Order: sequence, then C-alpha cells, then structure tokens
Amino acid sequence: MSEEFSLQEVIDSFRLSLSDSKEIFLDQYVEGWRGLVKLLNSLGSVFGFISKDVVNKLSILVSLRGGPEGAHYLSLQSMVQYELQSGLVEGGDHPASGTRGVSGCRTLLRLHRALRWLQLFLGGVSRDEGTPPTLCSLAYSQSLSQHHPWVIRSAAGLAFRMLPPRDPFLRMLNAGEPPQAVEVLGGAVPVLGELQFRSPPAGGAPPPSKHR
Ligand code: 1PX
Repeated sequence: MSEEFSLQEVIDSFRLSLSDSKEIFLDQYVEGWRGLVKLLNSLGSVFGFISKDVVNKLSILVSLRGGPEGAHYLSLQSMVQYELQSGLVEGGDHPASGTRGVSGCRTLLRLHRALRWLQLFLGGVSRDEGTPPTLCSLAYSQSLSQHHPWVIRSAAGLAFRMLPPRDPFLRMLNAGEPPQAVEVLGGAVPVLGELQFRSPPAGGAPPPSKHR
C-alpha cells in the first residue's frame, strides 16, 4: 500500500477481506482500516484522537493475529468462535500476545460500528445530500454516537466542523476529479454494507454492550 490515502485501495482491501465462504478475513480487514487511518491523519490534528483510537484497536487485532493463537484470528468468524469457546469475549487475558483485558470481539465490534457510520456518511456524500460536515454529523447521530459518552460526542462534533467542503473532500480521496470520485464512492457503499451483513457462526455474536 502506498503512503498516500487512496479510496480505491481501501475498497480493494475491504473487498478482499470478504471470502467466498462468507467470512471476513482479518488481515485484509485491518489493511482496509490502515488506509482509512491515512485519510484521518491527512485531515489534521483535530482528528488525531480518532486516529489514535483506531490505531490502538488495529494494534490489538494485529497482536492477537500475530500471537500464538493467531490461527484462530484468521477471520472474524473463527475469532468469534474461538473467543466464545475460550471465555475470552468479555475481556479475558491473552497473556502470550500481551493484550490483557481486551478481546478481539470487543475491539472489532467497535470498528465494525464505525463502518456503519462510514457507510451512511459516504452514501450521503455520493448522493450529494449535503456538505461533508453536515453529513458526517448526521451519520454519526444515526449510528456511532449512541455508543459514545458525552465527552466523545462533543469532541467529535468539533472535529466534524473542520471537514473540508464537498469538492476538496472528494479530491482528498485520490480517486480522480469529483465526478469520478463520486463513482468510486458509490462502489464503496455496498462493500461496507456487505461487511456488516457477514454474521458470525452459530453460537452468535457477543451481545452488544454499551461502553465496555
Ligand atoms: C472515504 C472517506 C473516508 C473517511 C475516513 C474516516 C475514517 C474514520 C473512522 C472513524 C473510526 C472511529 C472508530 C471509533 C471506535 C470507537 O467507537 N471507539 C470508542 C470506544 O472505544 P473503547 O475502547 O473506549 O470502548 C472511543 O471512545 C472513541 C474514541 C474516538 C472518537 C470516535 C469518534 C468517531 C467519529 C466518527 C469519525 C469521524 C471522522 C471523520 C472523517 C471524515
């Protein structure tokens, strides 16, 4: 992956994470998120606290995947199954991988919720339903915000106001001139939707808990 943000690369990574057997491969999923972090970083320091949180969550997943139990972390589905069976979902210790008190499920749930925000936001931008700050804030209130305490919601609200207007935002995506970028955005929305519809194997996902 190049150093510069490229929307197409992010979509490609997320698309590659979707296996034919309806699983989500974690290596490619993490790669997609790394691409999003590049864009966050290029938006300026006001977005730094968001980027830092994503980077922390990615490093948890990477250390679980690279740890002695890494084979169980090949896909979201194998991870859920392993952590459920081992009683790790609620934040058991993973002494060998050095991630204490956090689980892959808990971490991925937070990233996955953010993909719902992204899907709503990018859908709105691609349909030209408002300016990026307005659409970002609307998408946030329809999704992620319900999982965040007041202090995070306030900081996020301030950051949204710093987003550039539509055309400069579209140019930041490195997907050509605005009309082409809109087309690429349109292609991203179904991939983000598909990621959310991939469900874990029988046994069920961990129950969504508010601020755990
Ligand atoms: C093609 C355009 C792409 C735009 C890319 C931007 C990607 C942004 C991704 C945002 C990811 C946010 C992850 C949040 C995960 C989370 O909910 N973390 C909270 C809970 O974690 P914990 O471990 O404590 O249970 C944590 O408290 C959150 C901290 C950071 C604040 C998150 C605010 C998210 C606002 C939505 C992102 C707006 C970015 C706008 C960029 C265009």
